[in-house]
Amino acid sequence: MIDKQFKKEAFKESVKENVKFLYRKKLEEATQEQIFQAVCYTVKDVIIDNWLETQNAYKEQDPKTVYYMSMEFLMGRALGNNLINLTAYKEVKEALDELGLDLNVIEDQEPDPALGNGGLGRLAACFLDSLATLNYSAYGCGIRYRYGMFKQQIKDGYQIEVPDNWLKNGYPFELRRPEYAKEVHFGGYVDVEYDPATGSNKFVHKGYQAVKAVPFDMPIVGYNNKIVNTLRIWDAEPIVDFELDSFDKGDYKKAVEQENLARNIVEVLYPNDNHMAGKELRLKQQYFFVSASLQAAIAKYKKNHKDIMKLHEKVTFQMNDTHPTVAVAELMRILMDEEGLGWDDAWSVTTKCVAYTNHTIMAEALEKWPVELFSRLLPRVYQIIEEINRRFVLEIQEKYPGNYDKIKKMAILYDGQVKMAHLAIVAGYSVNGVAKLHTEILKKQELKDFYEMMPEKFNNKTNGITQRRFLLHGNQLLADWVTDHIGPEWITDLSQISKLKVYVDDEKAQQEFMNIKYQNKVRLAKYILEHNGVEVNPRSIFDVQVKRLHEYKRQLLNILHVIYLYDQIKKHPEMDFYPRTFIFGAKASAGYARAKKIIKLINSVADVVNNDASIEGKLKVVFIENYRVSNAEMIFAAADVSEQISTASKEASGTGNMKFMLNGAPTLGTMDGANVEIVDEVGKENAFIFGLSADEVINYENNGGYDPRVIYNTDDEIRQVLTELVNGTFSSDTELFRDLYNSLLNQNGGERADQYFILADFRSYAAAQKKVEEAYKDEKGWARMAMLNTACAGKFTSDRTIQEYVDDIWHLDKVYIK
Ligand code: F55
Repeated sequence: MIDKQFKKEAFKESVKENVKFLYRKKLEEATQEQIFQAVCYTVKDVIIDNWLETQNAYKEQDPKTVYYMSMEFLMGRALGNNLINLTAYKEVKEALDELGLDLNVIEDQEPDPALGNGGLGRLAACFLDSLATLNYSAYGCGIRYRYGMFKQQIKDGYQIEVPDNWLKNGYPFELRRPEYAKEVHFGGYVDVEYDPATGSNKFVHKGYQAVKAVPFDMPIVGYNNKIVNTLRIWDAEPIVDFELDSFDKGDYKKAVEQENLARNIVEVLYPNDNHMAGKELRLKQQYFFVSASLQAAIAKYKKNHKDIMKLHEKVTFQMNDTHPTVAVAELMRILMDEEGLGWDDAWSVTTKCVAYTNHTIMAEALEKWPVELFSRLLPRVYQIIEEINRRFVLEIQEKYPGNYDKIKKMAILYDGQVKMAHLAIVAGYSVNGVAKLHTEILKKQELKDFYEMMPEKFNNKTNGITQRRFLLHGNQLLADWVTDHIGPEWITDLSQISKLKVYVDDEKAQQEFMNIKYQNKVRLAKYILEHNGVEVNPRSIFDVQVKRLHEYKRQLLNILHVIYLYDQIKKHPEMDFYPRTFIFGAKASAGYARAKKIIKLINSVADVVNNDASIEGKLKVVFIENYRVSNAEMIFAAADVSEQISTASKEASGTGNMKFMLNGAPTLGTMDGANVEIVDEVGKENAFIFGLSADEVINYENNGGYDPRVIYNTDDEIRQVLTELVNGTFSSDTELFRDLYNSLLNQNGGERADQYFILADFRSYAAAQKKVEEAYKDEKGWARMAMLNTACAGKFTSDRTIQEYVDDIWHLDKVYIK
């Protein structure tokens, strides 16, 4: 499909016109940023037509729609992706060439819209891509943060957080929709009033502060199918503009408060992943976008449907973790207070409309709000939660008479807290985990009581990733090679990629495959030289761990092993050692001191190792600054080894693991999250698996019996590695890494010594690493293994995941555009 506008000549003309129109300049005078904007406007022009067509088709065909509610959408850059999905990338690249312009340089002008932390936010973005590509009607609902994820700078080895003003030049792909603005209310109190119309009491929310929620829409372009869905992110504005005559009216204070409330709500994304901050502003953000999104969805439904009792036939709300779970009570409020339903009818509709995805079992990530805070900020919503809780507790009592332990463990309100996961499970018609192992742990451990009481709600949806961004766009050399060998069907049907299996023993194919890997490594090496000033050898093994920095992900295990290798090379300079480049990329939450210390340690080790001439460049360590979606695409393409080394049971799924696999990097990992399913697909002989199992970890956690000091005392080499943390090897300040050292050996408050079992897994990790080295030396064997990883990645497309959500949970209808 080549649209009119993407005929080269017309495209070139349009870009020139846009430069003139937007900047009163000729092309030759425009900056790259201005050209980027002009190109985007040309592309947007095409998208807008398809967007209108799609929305018209939806109006006519009236399909059921999913509203994917998420605090985070980690979209990454749009221009390249939109061109890919419009199947216009190559034409546009050529057209720009003819204008003397480089599409790569133009793409690099775009800021990453980084409205998310990590896996959860990126999953939401992949899902939107798949929903549009599979012809389903879907909205993403979220927040238009002024500042998304911070930019990370590394100064003197430390992480510095720099605000990311992604909107400063204007974002070309968004559309402000003031006509769909909604009001959201905070604070105040609830009055009970007699309603003569119904002869019963009604609840009236009074004395609140109001904020105007204004939607901005971003187009989500499906692949080659003319579908354009919408990501709707809400901005906040004060209701009454701050006017001077407010002085006279005496509501100056109120005007200032409303102005501040509006400004603060959407100011910034909380940069915590897998950790709940418990801040009032966070709850405000949650209610703000949930209320606005529900109001919009119901208003849209009511345009063409009379019976609100049938809402669930046309609408479903998927809650991305508990962050939007206030939706349960807000939907009840709207149905009762605004649509006039009674409790039972409202509950019947609500419990057919909302579904919940769990992304973690980490205790510190579970959302619990103090009742005091919740009821003060959202008095009417809180009242409804109390009633949901009261009725649910009665159900528990009926099912388990006299068992107060059940109430204690399952109630929504307990110990002065509102437990959002409990609310989501009680109201949701579906509760899903994000990988098989994770769902089993939910059923058998974390949510055991709920599973016993309502087993029919629980199901698994193993995560996936979009091959359009992470292969077709991110690794164009490999994408072309794949298409040359098996045709282009893999782009929308990744199961086809298994057809590559016939080539894994073909020497020519092996050479071509590894040559592409080499070229991608050269590209990354160039980036590293430009950004880090470190020269790395593209013939060395590129061993990569990129993901958020968290103790459970065990970047510390990785860097301790690097120290161990360094010691080995120093001690036995003659020893056979295949050159290795350890590449890290990770942002630490701003308030997470230990995570930041691990970043400092990685950089300190890098300083020593990279500058030690005696090891002859055998070992290099690189910390890539500001890891984000745009550089991730290039990193996955260049990786030889995929480090997925979380403590078993802690990583719900992981999705980076799938991106590496698709790009031909075998997994070095624990039997955790989706690694288990990766091994199922590719075979354990094509992965490097090590470490405690999830059962073993959970058993230690429940029954004790793990003492890292036994290992410390009996393993000289491990002891040596730990000693180097505090003896001046990597910092003249011997106290700098003391906390990391202590965390591995001493218990600290409620925290066990080495709570993530780093020493327990160290030896088996080192052994697996040794196997990686041996395997890499066998060139053909490695090529075969790498190709098999790509060939077996078919299951891990988000298209498969979305189809499962549709079949088992959402039951959406397909829509086709003429
Ligand atoms: C963000 C904020 C809070 Cl309060 C809690 C968690 C997060 C967050 O970012 N979580 C997150 O990214 N979880 C990840 O979700 C992925 C998608 O399901 C999983 O693959 C990954 O295992 C999980 O850690």
